[in-house]
Amino acid sequence: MNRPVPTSADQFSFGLWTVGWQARDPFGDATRAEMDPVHALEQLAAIGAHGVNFHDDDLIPFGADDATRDGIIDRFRKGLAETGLVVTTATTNLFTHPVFKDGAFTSNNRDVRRFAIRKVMRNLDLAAELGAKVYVCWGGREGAEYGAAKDVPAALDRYQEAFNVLGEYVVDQGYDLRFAIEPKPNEPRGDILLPTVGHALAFIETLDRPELVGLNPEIGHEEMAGLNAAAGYAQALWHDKLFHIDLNGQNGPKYDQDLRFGAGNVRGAFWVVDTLVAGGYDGPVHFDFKPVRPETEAGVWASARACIDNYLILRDKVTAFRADPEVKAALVEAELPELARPTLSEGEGWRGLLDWTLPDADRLDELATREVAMEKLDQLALEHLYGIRG
Ligand SMILES: [Mn+2]
Repeated sequence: MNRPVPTSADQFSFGLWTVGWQARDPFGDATRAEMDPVHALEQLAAIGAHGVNFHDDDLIPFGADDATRDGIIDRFRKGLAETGLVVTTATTNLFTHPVFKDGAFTSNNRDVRRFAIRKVMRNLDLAAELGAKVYVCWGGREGAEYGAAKDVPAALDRYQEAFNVLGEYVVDQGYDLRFAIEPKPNEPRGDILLPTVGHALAFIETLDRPELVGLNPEIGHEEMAGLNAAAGYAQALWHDKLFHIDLNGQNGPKYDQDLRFGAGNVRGAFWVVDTLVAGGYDGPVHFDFKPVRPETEAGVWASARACIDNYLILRDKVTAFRADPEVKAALVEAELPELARPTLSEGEGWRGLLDWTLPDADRLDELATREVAMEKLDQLALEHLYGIRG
């Protein structure tokens, strides 16, 4: 088989925390050594990545003094120049340090909330300086385990306040940056605020500058909530809010698996890629995965490259699926072109609809028993996925 070759135009990107994950989990210590960020850049370039992104603390240890910080940033910048990688995105770690044990923007403690906003502002400066265009906000600990422990309306007020002040900061500083909220239903908190794409979309519309805030949906997070990730991506695209994507693999509603993209729910991955291609998504194709804990560094790079390969393989497959004449015919049989037609005629309105002659019993019977070919259509998709077609 010929492996498709990644190019810079594909915009594949990885977070430093993905390949650099030391595989520490709630039950066990790290199985891999700390990874030097410049080494990560070199290896990412070698596997065909175009971009990189990071939480502030992935690059600069929490609490580092200014001289240390400047030295790390200088060295990272040289690494970027030498490898040709670009910083597509940045984000803030508002979950590891114990100060964030009850959240950050929505911590019950006001000083923690103020500290969290300042931490984001500081990393926004670095993100803008390094050319990032998207600033991801995953509210990892913005939630609670117990009902009375979090006043949800008050917490949403504080969440809104944080995004409003950060939006104002970005505008006042003249930064070319937009925010992307990453929904997740639970883990590490029992329940997390803005748990799904839909919750986040509704929240964004309440902000002072909704145009500055969109979404970074993660496949695994949507599937943890039992949702269809592709449908979530499609709705985010429909709202013009798909600012960034986190692709990975998940096997149903259980702990956040962060498998390499293409593993886990393979059919779901096929439809996600189909949705992204059909919707003209043109941002970074970012993989937010964790190479499984038993692997050594060799497995880290094998799985990172596999994320890229699986995306390219699936992109070829969805392209072949859409180009297949039998698929096109089945789409017509399944009435997809009909769905694209407005339900009312131009200028018709409800009055015009009242003038429309209702279907008689024969017509209703005909409509009720019409052929739709949806099984055929899905089987064609599976045959493309299984590789016996296309
Ligand atoms: Mn995840």
